[in-house]
Amino acid sequence: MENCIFCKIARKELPSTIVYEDDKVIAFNDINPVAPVHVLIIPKIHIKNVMELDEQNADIMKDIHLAAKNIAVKLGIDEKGFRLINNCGEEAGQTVFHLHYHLIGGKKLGQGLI
Ligand code: IU
Repeated sequence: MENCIFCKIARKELPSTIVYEDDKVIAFNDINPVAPVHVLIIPKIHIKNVMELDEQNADIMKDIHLAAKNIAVKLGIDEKGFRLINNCGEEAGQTVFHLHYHLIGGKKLGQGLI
C-alpha cells in the first residue's frame, strides 16, 4: 500500500532497526519501546489486521510465529519468556493498520491482559 508506514518500512523507504528479515516477514525495533525488547513483526505484504486474514493469506501466521521464535533466540529472551501481542481494531488500540505482532520481553512482565 502506497501510504502505509509499515509498507514503507518493509520496502526500506523509511529507516528502521531491522532485527530479522526473510522473504515474507520483516521485524524491527518499535520506536517507542515498552520493554528492553520490543520488536514489531510484520508481513511484507499489506494485510490490515487479523480480520483481513483468509485461506489465501493466513500462511503468513506461521511465518510470523516462526520469525518470533527465531528473534527470541537471537535476542536471548527465549528461555525466560516473552509476550506476543496483536491489537486488532481501534478499540483494541491498533494505531497502525498493517498487521503486526509486538514481541515484548527482556524483563518480568505484568500478569494483566488489559
Ligand atoms: P499498535 O498495536 O497499532 O498500537 O502498535 C503500533 C506500534 O507501532 C506502536 O508501538 C508504535 O510505537 C510503533 N511504531 C513504530 O515502531 N514506528 C512507526 O513509525 C510508527 C509506529 I507510526
